[in-house]
Amino acid sequence: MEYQVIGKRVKRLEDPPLVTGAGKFLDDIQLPGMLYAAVLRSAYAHARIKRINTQKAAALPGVAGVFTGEDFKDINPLPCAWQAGGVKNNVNTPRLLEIDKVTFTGAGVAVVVAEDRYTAEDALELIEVEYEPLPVVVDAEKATLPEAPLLHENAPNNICMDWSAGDAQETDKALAEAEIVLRKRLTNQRLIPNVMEPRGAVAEYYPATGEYTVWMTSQDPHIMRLLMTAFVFGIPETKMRVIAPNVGGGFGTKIYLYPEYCLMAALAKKLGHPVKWMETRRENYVATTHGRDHITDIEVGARRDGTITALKVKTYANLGGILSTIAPGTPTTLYGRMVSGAYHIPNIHIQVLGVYTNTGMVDAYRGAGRPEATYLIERAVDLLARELDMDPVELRLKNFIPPDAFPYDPAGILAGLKYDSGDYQKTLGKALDILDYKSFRQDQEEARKQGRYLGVGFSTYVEICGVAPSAWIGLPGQGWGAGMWESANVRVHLTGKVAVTIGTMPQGQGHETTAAQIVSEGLGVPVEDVIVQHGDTQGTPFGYGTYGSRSAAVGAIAVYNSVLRIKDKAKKLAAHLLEADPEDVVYQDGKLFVKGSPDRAKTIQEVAGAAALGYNLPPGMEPFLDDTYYYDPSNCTFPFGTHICIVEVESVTGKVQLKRYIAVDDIGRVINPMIVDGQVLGGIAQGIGQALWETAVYDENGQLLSGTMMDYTVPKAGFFPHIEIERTETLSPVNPLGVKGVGEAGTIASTPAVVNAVMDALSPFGIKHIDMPLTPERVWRAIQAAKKGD
Ligand code: MCN
Repeated sequence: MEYQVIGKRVKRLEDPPLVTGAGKFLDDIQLPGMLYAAVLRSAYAHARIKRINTQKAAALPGVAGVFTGEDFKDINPLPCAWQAGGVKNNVNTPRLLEIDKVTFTGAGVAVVVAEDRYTAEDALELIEVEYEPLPVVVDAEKATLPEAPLLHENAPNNICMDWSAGDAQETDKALAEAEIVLRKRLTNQRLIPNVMEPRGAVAEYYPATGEYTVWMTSQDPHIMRLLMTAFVFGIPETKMRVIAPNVGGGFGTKIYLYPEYCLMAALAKKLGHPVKWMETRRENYVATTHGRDHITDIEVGARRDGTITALKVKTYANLGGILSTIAPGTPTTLYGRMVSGAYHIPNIHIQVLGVYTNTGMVDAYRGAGRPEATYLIERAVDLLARELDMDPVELRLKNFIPPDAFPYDPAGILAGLKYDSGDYQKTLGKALDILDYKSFRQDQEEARKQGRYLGVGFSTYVEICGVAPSAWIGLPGQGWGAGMWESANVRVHLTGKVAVTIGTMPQGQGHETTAAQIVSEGLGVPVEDVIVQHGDTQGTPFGYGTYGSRSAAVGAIAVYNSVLRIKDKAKKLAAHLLEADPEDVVYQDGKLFVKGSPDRAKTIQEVAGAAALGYNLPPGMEPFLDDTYYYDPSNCTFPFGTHICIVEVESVTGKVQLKRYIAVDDIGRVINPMIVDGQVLGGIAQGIGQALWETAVYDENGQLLSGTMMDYTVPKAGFFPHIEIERTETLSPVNPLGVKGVGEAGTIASTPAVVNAVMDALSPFGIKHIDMPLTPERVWRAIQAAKKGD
């Protein structure tokens, strides 16, 4: 099917206010009589709170109130919405302010509300907290040992959950029978998601009606409202309106319900004033969720010819001191079920221990589980290739799931779902052509003779996104506490202009443009005639929000289907006006006419006007062109691709130079190639960041050493070469547009491509593996150790 607007590089409709400084972000919100809050955070990683003295702080001029956890103890703890692995709701989750005990540095213990932020911050320093420090553990594996300090009485050995998938017996048998078994420990370090805008909330309470309005930095305002009202405050959902204004990036961190959001609502009610809290960057580093932090042992069984026969995985997933909203779901459904990647592996078993440690909360961060899965399988394949002395491309081709095997079930670990479609050979082939693999290997050989260490790394990834369907995510073993459909409302006004409201909530992904493209394509109206609104629970249909790269494959299809129903109604009305049979009416380029008589056409604007006026409607037809669609697909989508990285390692300094980066992704049909290129590019930057530079470091006392942007290396544009972006198109059979998600693909794919490239470059030294990030120091040390024969 040839589309005219879908697939085009339509410029982002949302950008003019954003790039001219006219966007309205959380901190731009000013309300009459507004007060400002600042949160006192625990300096200890593990301690009992013995006593808090707030008197001096409360006496500071300008302070409206100082509160501790005791003041909010009647309010429920925050819920855990993804109770995978038997995790219980409300157990070891944050309270508005912690009361007896803290389990990580950065946990909120008191709050000051004042006339201005400066006074609030000054007053924080006057609060006296007496702590009884307790022993600390920060490493997820060590936390499970008998001698480790216990964080929560209800979690023996600090194990929050013990989750598994696949057949343990068959996998052990296959490993025992394998001609070669590769065993390796791989760590996936902890990362700090760096969004442009930290978190914040403004709350207002209206005593006359008992209603709240809460503005917050959120990727899912409807879910925030649901969790705050039904679970935390125990009030009707209808008593709260949640508004997400422009949101400056989220990368997952703004999916969750945080204590401060609830605290602002509680304070607004207590004080009778609107209250604002805006996170500082330092707070963001300790109090907003982190990502990844896995320790994984893998065993890969294979035949000598390279056929992989078994994969056994055991992972310690560090979940931090308390549970964030969907923390248990990331290392289970989104990671554990994807560990076999693009390969046909008949025997798979995976066990994940979710572990409490005295560190900040860990939850989904761009890619959420799939970068961890992709890293381990793509590193494993490269390590196996080294063991077998095989070309890593050859080994991949040997084990790829063949194109005719879709829909594909990876040894039952997907809990009944199947990979929808794929052609892994095609993306790899295209990427190899772009690279000119043969001549690269020759160049590499030449360079080595001159003492230059070039390397090539491959990542042939597949990921799961467009997360749905509700019936799957709601299976008892998954633990997800809600549905996973998505919604859209399309209204064609009397003037023919179209207003669309969506249940998803962009933070930079461009939904206003892509949704407008779908409406423009379907109805034949100019893109500029479509306004797309989101982010306000009042006036948008209930939706689950934006994460799991689901807005195109789920949310946009709700728009698409809604447009189809509008067209259907428009056809019936046009038939009535043209005195024809609806079956004979053609809808083309925004015009409706009887087959063969395009000269007597009604425009969609005319039909919309007639529908809105209601003077002359067919019997029984409701006025107005207005449709709401709740779309629940039958499957997730499984984008895939090949990323290739070329590096040169300076053996004297250990510095890794990125020479070339090629990305060939397949995300089915592309709605807007410009937006998709941007998504891929940003994702790659984050994935390479993990491979080479980023790491969150806690010392043994649970203090975050990489606690500022001076200590945590956020990649800059100048760190990267030109990224070569290409695509193939394998349509998804799951939805009528054939689209798959793309928002996380770059992050998922890129990390192992870079690490594999560095290991290839260092192969002359006999180096097989270095844990991320591959900083010059780590690489240099590995080279020195190799030279000494360590
Ligand atoms: N798109 C398209 N054609 C496709 C697939 C997607 O044109 N075949 C478009 C979509 O219409 C949408 C964008 O690409 O405009 C991303 O779509 P999708 O892959 O569905 O992802 P979501 O919109 O659901 O966004 C979530 C995803 C995630 S999970 C993270 S994390 C992430 C990301 O998007 N965080 C981001 N991209 C980000 N981009 C920005 N600028 N900021 C973030 O915080």
